[in-house]
Amino acid sequence: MPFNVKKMYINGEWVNSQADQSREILNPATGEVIAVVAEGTVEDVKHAIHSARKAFDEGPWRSFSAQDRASLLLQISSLIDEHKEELAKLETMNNGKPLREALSDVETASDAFRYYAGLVRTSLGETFDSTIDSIVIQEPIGVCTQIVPWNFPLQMAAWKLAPCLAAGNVSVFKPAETTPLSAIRLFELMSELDIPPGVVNLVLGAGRVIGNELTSNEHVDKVSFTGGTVTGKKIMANSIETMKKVTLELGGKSPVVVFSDVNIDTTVEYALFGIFLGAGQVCSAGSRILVHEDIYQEFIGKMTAHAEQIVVGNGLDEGVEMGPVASEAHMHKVLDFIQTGEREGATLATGGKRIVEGNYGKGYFIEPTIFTNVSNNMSVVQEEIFGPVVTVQTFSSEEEAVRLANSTKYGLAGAVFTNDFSRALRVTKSMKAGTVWINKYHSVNNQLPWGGFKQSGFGRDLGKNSLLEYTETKVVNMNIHSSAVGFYKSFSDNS
Ligand code: TXE
Repeated sequence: MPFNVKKMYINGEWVNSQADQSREILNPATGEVIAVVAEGTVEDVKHAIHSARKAFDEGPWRSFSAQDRASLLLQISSLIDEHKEELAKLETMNNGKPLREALSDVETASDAFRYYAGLVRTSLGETFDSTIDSIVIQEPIGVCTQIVPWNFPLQMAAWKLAPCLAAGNVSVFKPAETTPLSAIRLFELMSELDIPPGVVNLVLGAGRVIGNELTSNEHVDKVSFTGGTVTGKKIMANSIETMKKVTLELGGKSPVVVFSDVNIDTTVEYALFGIFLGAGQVCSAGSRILVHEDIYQEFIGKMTAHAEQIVVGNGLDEGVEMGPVASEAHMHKVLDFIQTGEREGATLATGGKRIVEGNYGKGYFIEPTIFTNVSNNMSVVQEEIFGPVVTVQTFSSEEEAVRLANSTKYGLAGAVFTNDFSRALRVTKSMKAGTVWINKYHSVNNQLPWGGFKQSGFGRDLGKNSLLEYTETKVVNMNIHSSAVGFYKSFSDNS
C-alpha cells in the first residue's frame, strides 16, 4: 500500500524535506512498514531554528500572558484526551509496547500539559523586603531544541513541550527517527489551535545527521535532551561554544536492593515489573537486583519461574505483558550484550534468546532474560543494556548492598525493599540516584522532578524544577524614591 509522506511542521506549515528524502517507519512486532515520513536535513533544521528565533524575537508569542499560554496547554491536553485510544494504538504500533502501557503514557502526556498550565499561573519569582525595592522575575530563555528517544515517544514530547511552552519559550522538537508517529499526530492536533507560526516546530530525521545543527546552532538558547550517555556527551560538547543551557536525562543501571525481611512474592513481582516494563527499554529500569544471601535461593527460584510465564507478544493483542524491543538494530545490540555476558562467565537462569517461532520471527522479540553468578565488573552489570535483561547478585550486609548499588557510572534511580523503616531511609540516603523508590518501583508523577546523578545527566524534567529550567532569572533593582546616588561631591555642591 503506498503511503502519503508525513511531513515536518515548520513555521506553522507542513513541509517536505528540502532534499525530498523520506524514511519508512516499521512496526517492531511485525516488521511491517506502517508509515513513510520526511527525513529532514541540516537545511530543514536551520529553517526551523530561524522560524523559532523570529517567533520568539518578533512574533505575537511574547505578548501571550501566562494565562493565555495556560489556556493553550489545557486545549492541547483536551485534544490528547479526545484522541487517547488513537494515540495509544499508534504508540503501540510504532514502539511495540503493550497497549495498556501506551494508554498510561498518553494519560501522563495529557496530565503534563494540564500540570504546567496550572503551575505557570502560580508565583515563580520572588519579592523582597520593601526597603530593598527589588524583584526577581523568571523570563523565558528563548529558542529551545528538544530531542527525545524512542522508548516513550509521546510522553517525552509532553515532558519537554509542556514546561517549555508554559514558560513562554519556543521549540524545535525532534522525535527519534524510528518512532516519530505519535509526535507527528500531536503536532497535527496542536496545529488546530491558535499557536503563532514558529512557536512549535517539528523536525524529523537522524540524530547523527541533524543533531549537530540542533545542538550547536548559534540561535539556539537551550537544549533539552533525553537519550543515551554517549550522545549526551556529544551534545554537551556541542553546546559549549555559545554557552547554551543544557538539560540531559541519560541512561541508568538502577539497583533494586532486597533485604531478607521482605514479602518475597510481592517483591519478586516488583522486581519483574522493574525490569520488564517496556521490555527493559526504560531509563530507570531496575536492571541490577541485589538480594540478601539468606533469601537468594527462594527469590531467584520464584523470579525465574514467573519470568518464564510473562506473556510476550504483539502489544495490540489482548493479555500481552511484554512487547518486542523497538527496532531490529536495537535487538541485535541487546543480543550482543547477552552473548558478552555468557562469554564473561555469567549464568543464564532463564531466557537469552530471540523468539523466532511463527509470527514472532517477523518482529524483534527477546525472551525475558535473567543472569546469575555475575561479578560486579562484568559488562552486563556495568553497562546499560536497555532490553529485557537483568542481573541478580547477592550481598551479606547493608554496607555491601550500598557499595554495590553505587558501583556504576550511572545514578538515575534505585529501589530498596525492606520492612525496616530506619534501614530503608539509611539506604535511600546513601544511594546516589535522582529517584529512590521504597517498597515499590516505576511510579513517576509529573509533579516530581525527574533526572539523574553522575553520568545519568543533570538538570531535571518535570516538577517545578523543569519549569524554572526553562527560564532565565532576572533581578530588578528599583529607585522608587528618586533618590540621588550621593557619590560625587560636585553633585551635592551644585544642589
Ligand atoms: O540513543 P541516542 P540510541 C540509551 C540506551 C541505548 C543507547 C543508545 O542504553 O542502548 O542509549 O540508543 C538523537 N546529536 N538510551 O542510539 O543516540 C536520536 O536521533 C543530537 C537511554 O537510540 O541517545 C534520538 O532522537 N541528537 C535513553 C535521540 O538522540 C542525536 C533512551 C536518542 O538517541 C545525536 C534512549 C546527536 N549527535 C537510549 N545522535 C533514556 N535515557 O531513556 C542521536 N541523536
